[in-house]
Amino acid sequence: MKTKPVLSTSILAMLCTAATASALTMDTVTIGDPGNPDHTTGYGGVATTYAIGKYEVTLNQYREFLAAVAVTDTYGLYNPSMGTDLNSRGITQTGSPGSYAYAVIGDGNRPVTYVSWFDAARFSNWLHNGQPSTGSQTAGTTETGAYALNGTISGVGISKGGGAQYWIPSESEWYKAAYYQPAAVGGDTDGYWLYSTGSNETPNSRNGSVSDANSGNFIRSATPAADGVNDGYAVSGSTSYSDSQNYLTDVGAFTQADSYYGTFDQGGNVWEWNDAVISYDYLISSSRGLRGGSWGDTKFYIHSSNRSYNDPTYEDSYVGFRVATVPEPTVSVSLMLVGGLLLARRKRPSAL
Ligand SMILES: [Ca+2]
Ligand SMILES: [Ca+2]
Ligand SMILES: [Ca+2]
Repeated sequence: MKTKPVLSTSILAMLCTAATASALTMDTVTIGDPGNPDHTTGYGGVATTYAIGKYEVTLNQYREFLAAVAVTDTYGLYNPSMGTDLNSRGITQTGSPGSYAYAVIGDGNRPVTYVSWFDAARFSNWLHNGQPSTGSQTAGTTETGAYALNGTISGVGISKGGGAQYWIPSESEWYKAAYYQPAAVGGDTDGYWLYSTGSNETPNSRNGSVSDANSGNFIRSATPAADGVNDGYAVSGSTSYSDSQNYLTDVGAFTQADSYYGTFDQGGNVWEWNDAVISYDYLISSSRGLRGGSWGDTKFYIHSSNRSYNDPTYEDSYVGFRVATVPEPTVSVSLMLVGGLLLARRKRPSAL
């Protein structure tokens, strides 16, 4: 928080009543430079300023979401593999419909996986609606808001509505946050890096790094072996896959390897949904975009030229997401309106 207004108890009470109890604070970064051009790939140009998650959505954050709206879980926000797939677990579900409870297994700062495009849309709606905790998935919690889902669980007919406060990034919003840096402020000559680490050189695979500014969680093999860098899978340092190995790293673990705008792990760790509708594959008639590769992918998939996709219901241990949102000044204005007060309330990260 940059400045902290002095609030009386009564004003605080009013704000709390109006905004409901919000468990989560989503760390975001503002993506400026509106009106930038597309990259040669055809993506990355965004007309307006926006904000995007600094990190992939974490297990801790998704558990809060489940606890708030999934005591019955009408629309499958929980996938049992979240609790059993050792590669990426996870979150446990206990109890029975109407009284489900959720707990994080181990380190909750890793990204959530086994989430579909629709889970990401419902998470966005829930944030849009101020993180209501009614236990159920209804209008006003997960079914309306940024997306008018109203029970929709398949297909590509859903679009972001006007006035959305949180949403699944468009392909260009995701792309710009990952790769853009104006040439005039030290970027590449065409304004776009090939990797989300602000580099055109292939990053190193490491099990997290606080010093290597061009590194990430993906697969790279280069001699010498077993020296902690480029030894295969980043976490295990082995070229052999193991079904009992957790391959995720904490979001932001590569502390120096952020993008120009300050996002982390856009390349690697988990694939991230975007809202592109991609339907050119005869095997998958209706798909949504995925970008950035994962712990189980090689350099080709974290490269800016890689445009991937899958059915929007697809869920596995490689796939997660991050959200986009309005830039801070708009959030602050809406908070002022909620309270009916002129408050010099500025938060970073934005909190509702
Ligand atoms: Ca799901
Ligand atoms: Ca090596
Ligand atoms: Ca990622």
